[in-house]
Amino acid sequence: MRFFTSYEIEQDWDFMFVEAHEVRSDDWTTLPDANDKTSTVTGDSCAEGWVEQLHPFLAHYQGADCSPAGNTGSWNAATGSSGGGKEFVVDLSGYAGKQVEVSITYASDWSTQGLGVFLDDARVLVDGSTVAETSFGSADLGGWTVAGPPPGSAGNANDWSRGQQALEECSVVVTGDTVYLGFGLECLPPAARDDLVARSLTPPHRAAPPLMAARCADGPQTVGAPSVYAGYGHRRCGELYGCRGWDLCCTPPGMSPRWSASSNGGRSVTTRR
Ligand SMILES: [Ca+2]
Repeated sequence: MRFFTSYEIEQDWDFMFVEAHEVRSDDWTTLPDANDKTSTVTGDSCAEGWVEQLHPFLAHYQGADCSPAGNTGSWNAATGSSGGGKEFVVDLSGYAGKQVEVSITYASDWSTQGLGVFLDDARVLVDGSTVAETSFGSADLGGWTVAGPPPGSAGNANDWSRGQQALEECSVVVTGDTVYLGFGLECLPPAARDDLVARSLTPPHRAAPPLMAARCADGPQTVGAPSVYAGYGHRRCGELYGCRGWDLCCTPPGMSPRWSASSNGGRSVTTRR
């Protein structure tokens, strides 16, 4: 089985993985990615007790000592950032001749989620020929369903959803190394333009000088050292933190961007297209 994925999730605490079991059997295991995006490291969340406290189903794959072997299967999962869209490949040949149920899963710990996990173009191939596929682009998901959490886990604050748009278009989107502006900077002198881009790329924890301070000061709250953090949650964040009439998120001092992301929850996990 192959599919494309792009993910940005909390390193070593949150994981994306492929689960599989033979239908009518409890022999659940996880399957490694043939392109090496998965590892057997159980990370920090296991050591903090997420199997006992949050996701007892993971005892299928994680030992009480956080070894990557559980009651019925082994642990193979991806974490952190995929660095863009990548193809994920799992070998189902061990289930040849059997009925196998496969799940693409994202598991989060107690707090902090990143941008989330995006999926596209899932295919099952037999001897090189595609026998089933979906781009998740239509209401017919090709047999895939949003199954909800496994037994023992609490309800999901957010879940897979089919989306036609990965991110809401806005005036400015900032990533770790890019600034996308939906409006031109032609009106700015070159020095002011360079200054805007440079400040946009400065992470909040570096105590960036106030950017757009005058605009932020127009809002109902005083924002001491606003910094750019756009890309998701920005509109609502702007409303909350005083950038009234302005699309950028002004992160208050001491508040991490990730707080903004998780506070705007529902968008953290999305099925693309
Ligand atoms: Ca987390």
